[in-house]
Amino acid sequence: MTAPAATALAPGLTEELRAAVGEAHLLTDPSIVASYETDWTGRFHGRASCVVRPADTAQVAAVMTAAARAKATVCVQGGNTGLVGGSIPVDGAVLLSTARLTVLEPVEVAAGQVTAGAGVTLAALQRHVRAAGYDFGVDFAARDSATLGGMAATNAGGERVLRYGTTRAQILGIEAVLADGSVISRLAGLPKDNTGYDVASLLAGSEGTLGIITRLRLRLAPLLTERAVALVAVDGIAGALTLLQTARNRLPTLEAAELFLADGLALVREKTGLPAPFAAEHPAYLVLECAGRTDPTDDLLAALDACDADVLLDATVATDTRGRHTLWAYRESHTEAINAAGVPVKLDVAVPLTALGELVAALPTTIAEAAPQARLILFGHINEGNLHVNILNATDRAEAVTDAVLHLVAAHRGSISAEHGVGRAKSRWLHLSRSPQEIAMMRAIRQGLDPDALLNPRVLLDAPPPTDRGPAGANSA
Ligand code: FAD
Ligand code: 2HG
Ligand code: ZN
Repeated sequence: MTAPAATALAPGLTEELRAAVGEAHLLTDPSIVASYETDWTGRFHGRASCVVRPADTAQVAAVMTAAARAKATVCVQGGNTGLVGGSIPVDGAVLLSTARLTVLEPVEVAAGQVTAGAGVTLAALQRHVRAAGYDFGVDFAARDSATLGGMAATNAGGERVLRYGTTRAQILGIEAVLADGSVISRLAGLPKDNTGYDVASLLAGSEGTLGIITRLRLRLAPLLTERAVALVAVDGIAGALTLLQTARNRLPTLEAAELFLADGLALVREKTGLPAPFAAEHPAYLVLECAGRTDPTDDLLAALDACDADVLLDATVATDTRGRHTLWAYRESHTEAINAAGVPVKLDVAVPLTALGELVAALPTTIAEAAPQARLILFGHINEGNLHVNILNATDRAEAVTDAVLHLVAAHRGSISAEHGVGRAKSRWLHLSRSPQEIAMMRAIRQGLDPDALLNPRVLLDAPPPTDRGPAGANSA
């Protein structure tokens, strides 16, 4: 489907945007703007009239004030690693890039907190706080590009939710620019502050529909340098859940429990050249990581020993940095390996652990009925019942396959979005996970803060009418 033609900026707006961010940071050359118009997966495309790259909160506020006056829509983009089309501009919107909001203040050691700009990448934050003897509670494979603003806006999860919770749980304060250009700023980082609505929590997970996050006050985690990682083979979901329960009960140092299956391993090995982890192939695999101030290896080995031989089919443990990274690579390379095989339809769902086995068993048939040529790769964060349902060879059946999978998930009391957000890809299925009353409440909040729906149009709430051709605006390839 061809993306809609860019609409021209309202008269005078160009001048105001130039005045707000400076000549060098108003980008209008189509060949440069184009690099902001396609998402990480290559599935979603859109059109921006221009790109603005503000340097600080005041410049973001000046951009929004000008846009609000002209009633121009604004799409927000951080690292553009989001997987639901939310960072892609639609209908000639102004694309606001947070790439220059990169101020990292010194770590406040007494409180174990830091204030950081929304455009700081996760990896840059990790380097900064680790140098001060701290760590950050959220981590995932897109760390080199994903920004703190994008993580907050999507309430990103990742590999350590088991121990530290999602991004929302790390946020102690927020600064943001609202649709009318006004600024809210609460960065004192008080862990106790019960004075009405929790604005920071509300903005976390709002996917850029309530405000543009410019700075964050973050809770830090202890820097745990003693680590051990196990890659364990199991017979399937039942075995994986038994092993998870043992690991959780016996290992207070458990930080991650990640799942992948035989098909995913084969694809990862094909695309990365990694060797087979075990002599035999197995149906399913878990990566377990323990971290502490003292070496957790013996505890991890003892927990694995405690598992029955019919549950734990094989295992390998690494304690040195290189070995640990290799074991993680089997899991973390899934997203890139899938993209190297084609443009996927990506669904990110969660069900109660008691329903996980049934869901995994039902998915192949459900998907084959909707998209007969589809190739399914499943993996995810098992402790949260969070499955990444990646479907290759199905972009021409994206609507049908999404509909089928999300209804199946809803029938298992699950969520249509565990951690990636709703974006533009899944807004028309929001009702499967939220009641009419909840959706009305969300709409009322949005309407109150952004009555003209200028910020991130069609993300999360503004579902277009159903079509046969995938999410409109952010078009299916
Ligand atoms: P973008 O993609 O630029 O934007 C995402 C959304 O946030 C958009 O709606 C955008 O408009 C909005 N937004 C961005 N910045 C702001 C801001 N400052 N203020 C308001 N709104 C804003 N996600 C997980 O949760 N867990 C994972 O384990 C995980 N692993 C990944 C691995 C890979 C290889 C890749 C490619 C992606 C992965 N993701 C994961 C998805 C993605 O990285 C996260 O959603 C991340 O939080 C997005 O950050 P970003 O800066 O790239 O945001
Ligand atoms: C992960 O857990 C990310 O690796 C990406 O959330 C998931 O590629 C995906 O579907
Ligand atoms: Zn994930």
